[in-house]
Amino acid sequence: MARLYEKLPRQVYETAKAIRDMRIRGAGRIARAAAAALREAAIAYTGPQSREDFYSYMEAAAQVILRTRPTAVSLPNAVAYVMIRLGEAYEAGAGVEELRKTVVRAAEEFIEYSRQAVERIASYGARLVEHGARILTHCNSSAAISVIVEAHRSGKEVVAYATETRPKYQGYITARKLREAGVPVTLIPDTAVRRIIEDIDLVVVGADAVAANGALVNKIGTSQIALVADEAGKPFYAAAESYKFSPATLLGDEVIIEERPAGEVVEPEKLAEWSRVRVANPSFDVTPAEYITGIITEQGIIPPESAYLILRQVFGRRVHEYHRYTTITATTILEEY
Ligand code: RUB
Repeated sequence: MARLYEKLPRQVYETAKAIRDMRIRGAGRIARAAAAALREAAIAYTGPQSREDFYSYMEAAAQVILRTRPTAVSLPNAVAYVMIRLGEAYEAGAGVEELRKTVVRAAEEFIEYSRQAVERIASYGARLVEHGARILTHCNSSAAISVIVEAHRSGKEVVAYATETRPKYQGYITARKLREAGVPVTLIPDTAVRRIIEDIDLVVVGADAVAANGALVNKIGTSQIALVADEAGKPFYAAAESYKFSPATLLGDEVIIEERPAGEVVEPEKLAEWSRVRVANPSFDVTPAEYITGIITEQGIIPPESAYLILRQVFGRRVHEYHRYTTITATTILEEY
């Protein structure tokens, strides 16, 4: 395997590093970047014209991409989407050229599906939004933003509230994106959610993973917002493409919550001053299904309890194969390349 890692093209490592360092971030983008990196790896293959070598080379590329961030299930799902199709072509006896084409085709299919899924979510989600609605969102989710922007585009005169989203301030990106799209937006500290909830009509957030029991895994702080929305009687929606549903949870696994470096919470150059304090930086949290009004998917808006049905429908008999790729991300995060 070590020999194979050396042969992988630079793009594969660059994508992996960009995901790990969060220059590529947000579950949907991560998934599309993963599929694109596998496509690039297939195109760049110059090794021996042996099916076995090509297959092992693609497995090595998949491993590098997977061992970056553990929570967004869209990453292993995107990799599995491509690799399962490669595996089937391999089993059917395809030669190197055919295998290469299979990877390219599957990666492009996934990327196209993902783009269309976000558009459909925008259109379904916008129907939930009433004229003049005040919508709160958290972190930076392209799916959630697409709902707000589509509601605005259809003339509903919505206004948005975006949380800053400490410690990485992804809410700044959201506020800018909404502003650029023409949506009036108010940026608030994460701690202000309970104070402003009475001014809000609905909450729309994204998803890194949806479990079989309908629980939502999303940016840290999401579950607090859901609790506040519940207390105030405000609807709370998650926007999630079906490849953000976690097949591993069908088999009883829990979603791994990424713990990020302390230097994101306190100033990295002052870490020494904090050496006697343990700094925790969990990047995601879990919102139980009972706090979720609905999940906006590209297949329609579902109650969270129907997550199981989406999982059965999307992953069906391939659930064990998908599960294999989820376990790789979960077990070992690649430290250095
Ligand atoms: C991003 C985050 C987003 C989801 C959905 O976390 O929690 O809400 O990934 O995003 P991070 P999208 O910044 O740590 O990656 O809808 O764009 O897929």
